[in-house]
Parts: sequence; structure tokens; C-alpha cells
Amino acid sequence: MSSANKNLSVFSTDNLPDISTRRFALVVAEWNEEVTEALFEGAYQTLLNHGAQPDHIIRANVPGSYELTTAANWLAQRADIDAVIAIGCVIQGETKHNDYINHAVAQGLTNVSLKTNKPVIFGVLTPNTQQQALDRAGGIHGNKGDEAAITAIKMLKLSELVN
Ligand code: DLZ
Repeated sequence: MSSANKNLSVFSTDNLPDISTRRFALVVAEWNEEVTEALFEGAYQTLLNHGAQPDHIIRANVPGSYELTTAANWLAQRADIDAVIAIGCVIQGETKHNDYINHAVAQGLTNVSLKTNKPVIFGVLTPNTQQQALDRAGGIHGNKGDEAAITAIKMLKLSELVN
């Protein structure tokens, strides 16, 4: 890898940027609350562990994952927010409801990110069962909320490098 490429690499968690002045919004869906609370805790603690100030992190609850996009849109447009992390859990049911929600949220968050030019992180689990969700919310597969927070930090680092 050339040195130029190396500088733009976001795969390593070494040399993450100083985020003590960065401001984050965490949008949390209330559906499947046991899972989304654990994801929120993971994301929140990870931001603090990497130097974010508690009063630089705001939280907004929404009823379900479908509403994540609207709230993320409102928050990402605020001048005092640098990155948004959207947290939800859509469990597959007997109907295709989950597919519609998942696709709408994924597309919606992408649109918000592109429109506002800010990182908007997809911290939404899309498991087949609640156990699979719990396994990824502080269980045997770690906490995807942690990963969402790291992703936000890495994207802020990348934006410093390329913008
Ligand atoms: C309606 C619904 C269903 C069936 N399942 C979930 C889910 O597993 N996870 C989730 O976050 N939200 C679910 N919702 C609610 C929708 O996201 C949304 O709140 C409603 O359709 C109202 O717009």
C-alpha cells in the first residue's frame, strides 16, 4: 500500500481522531427496546471511551425504525451536529413488513448523509430472531452499537482527510 493510500485507510482503529470537540446525535428506535437500549449503551460508551464529551452527545427516541430517517434528517441538518448514529432493530416477522422498513431506512439514511454531507451511520440490526439480535447487542457476537460508534469516528477522520 502506498503512503498516500495508507493515510486514507480507515480500517485500523489506531490513530482515531480527537473527538473531544465533536458532537453526535444518537437516534434510537423504541421497537425491540431491550436490543436497541443495549446498542445505544454500546455506542454511547464507545464515544465516551474515545474522548467525546457527555454533553456533546444528544439522544432522540423514535417509535420505530421507520422513523429513524426523519429524525436523522432533522438532526443532521443542525449546524451543531457532526455525525448521526441511527439505532434500531427490525426482526423478521410473518409478513414482509421488515423488508419494507429495512430498505426504506437504509435508503433514507443514505439520502440524509448525502444531502447533509455528514456521516449518518446505519446501526440497525436486521435479524431473523430476537436471539440473533441479542447476540449482536452485547452477546456472543459483540455489540454492533460499539461498531456503529467506531464507524462514525472513522468517517469523521476520513472527512478531515478528504474534505
Ligand atoms: C410495525 C413494525 C413492525 C412490524 N416491526 C418493527 C420492528 O421489528 N422493528 C422496528 O423498529 N419497528 C417495527 N415496526 C414499526 C415501524 O418501524 C414504524 O414505527 C411503524 O410502521 C409506523 O411508521
